Amino acid sequence: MSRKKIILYNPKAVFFDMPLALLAIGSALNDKEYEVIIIDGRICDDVEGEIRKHIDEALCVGMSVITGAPIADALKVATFVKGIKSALPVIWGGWHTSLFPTETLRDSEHIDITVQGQGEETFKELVDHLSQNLSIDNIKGISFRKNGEPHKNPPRPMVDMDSFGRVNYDLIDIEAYFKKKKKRQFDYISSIGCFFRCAFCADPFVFQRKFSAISPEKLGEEMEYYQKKYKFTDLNFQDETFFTYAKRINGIANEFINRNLNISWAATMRADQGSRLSDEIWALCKESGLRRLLIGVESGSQEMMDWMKKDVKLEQVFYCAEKCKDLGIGVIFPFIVGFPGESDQSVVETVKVIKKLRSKSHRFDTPIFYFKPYPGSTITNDVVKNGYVLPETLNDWSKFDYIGSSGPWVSKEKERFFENFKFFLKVAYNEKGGFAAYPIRKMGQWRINNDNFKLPLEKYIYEKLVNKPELS
Ligand code: B12
Ligand code: SF4
Repeated sequence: MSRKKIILYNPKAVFFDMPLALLAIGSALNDKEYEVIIIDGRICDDVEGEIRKHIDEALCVGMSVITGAPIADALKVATFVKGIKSALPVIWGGWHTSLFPTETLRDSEHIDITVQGQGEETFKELVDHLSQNLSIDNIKGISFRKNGEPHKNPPRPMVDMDSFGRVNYDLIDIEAYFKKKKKRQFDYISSIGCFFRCAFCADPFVFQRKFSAISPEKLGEEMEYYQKKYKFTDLNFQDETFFTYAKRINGIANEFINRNLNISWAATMRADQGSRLSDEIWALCKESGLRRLLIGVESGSQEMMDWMKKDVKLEQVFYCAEKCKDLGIGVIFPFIVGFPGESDQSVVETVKVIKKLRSKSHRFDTPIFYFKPYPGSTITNDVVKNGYVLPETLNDWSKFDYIGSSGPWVSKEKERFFENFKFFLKVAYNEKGGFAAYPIRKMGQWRINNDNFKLPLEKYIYEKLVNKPELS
């Protein structure tokens, strides 16, 4: 008997992280019954042609959607699918539909079902029910139209990640991703959720401050298997808070060393977790290949950090910076500026902390983002209470993107300052270009040290020459 096809679509974007969500839900299905076809808008040149090829034998089409530009592309593809086969169920999952389960259904007749939160078990149950023509009324973690009206079922409790089978990366053309990334970098997620409560983040809303992670033993085994199979040289963990349990990290580093994986790896760390890590575990991480961390600082003002319930102290950030400097580990320290009501003093302190971190190591980077009221966070709720109107329809949300400017509460003067600061930070600490770039680098350093961005001619010329990406 031929297998039923499950088409999964990942919307267009300018980054080439592997479509981990689709890999996770696709691998959860019984491969004797279903053939999973992953189409990635970032990799595939003819999405419509590819859909046409498989649609006759398809049971449903699933799409993974995060807030912003990906929505517009996913809507386009959903409309195309429905134009060919209107009865074929279109299912959307991911962060946007976890935040807007019924609203998404209200706004597009081309979406039949939305999935909330963790998707593996929910999708498996859903596909089995669709396949056997059973009612989906009691499936936890989904929303659908009941008597024509969007209806949300109760949530599905988080499932232990150790209970899932191995993710089947053969569902994608892995070499195509290596090629796009220009390195053999393997993306992987080893935990879901987060225990913390940062007031700008959607995670506490979506996962209710719960967390589940794969055990070190299972992770070691999997990595050895994947490494032998795909010959990757770098491993990129996409977890929100990889360093949640020191014991687990100790186990993972030992697994990598004992299995002679000989890879480099990168992950996220909270500074409070890093400051509690023993020297031995830090050293083990380095020995096992840790090359880069992402440590969210968000603000250089402790008062602001406390206001956003980051539950991290600036001293902990500097402790981690020193550790990484000593061990030769790179760090991305992201900052967020332009919160509503943020004082000039807070901006001054943020600028000071950024300069201090950058001067410590050429391996440190400090990207600066403007606060955007992404849905699901407590600060966004406060901004709305104070009169800010969030996008209302799916179409409006598709235009809500991180590429772009700050909120209306940030003065033009402050925005100009940050745009200049960001540009000259890049110039001042750019190691590329060798001797030829020396004068421009020196000029950038002078500007950064003196906060002097008058007549930013260098920036003007650069912007004239380089196009900005339109998609995220
Ligand atoms: C990799 C990543 C990126 C990449 C690529 C994202 C992409 N297009 O795939 C890049 C670097 C481009 C990126 C950019 C940004 N990101 Co980002 N990113 C991530 C990250 C770290 C990992 C995503 C991932 O692969 N997860 C692993 C998979 C397995 O988990 P998952 O996606 O949640 O999928 C599960 C369920 O959601 C569900 N599911 C998902 N899709 C589907 C589909 C179906 C059909 C079903 C049934 C189920 C289902 O099942 C899956 C398995 O359980 C997440 C955080 C995280 N850990 O998830 C943030 C995250 C998705 N990013 C986020 C944000 C805010 C951003 C930025 C705005 C950041 C910034 N300030 O620049 C930008 C802009 C994004 C945009 N609008 O385009 C938010 C999303 C908020 C939102 N409302 O959508 C997250 C959740 C981080 C956070 N905690 O705030 N990001
Ligand atoms: S920002 Fe990171 S640590 Fe804070 S709640 Fe979100 S995922 Fe957790």
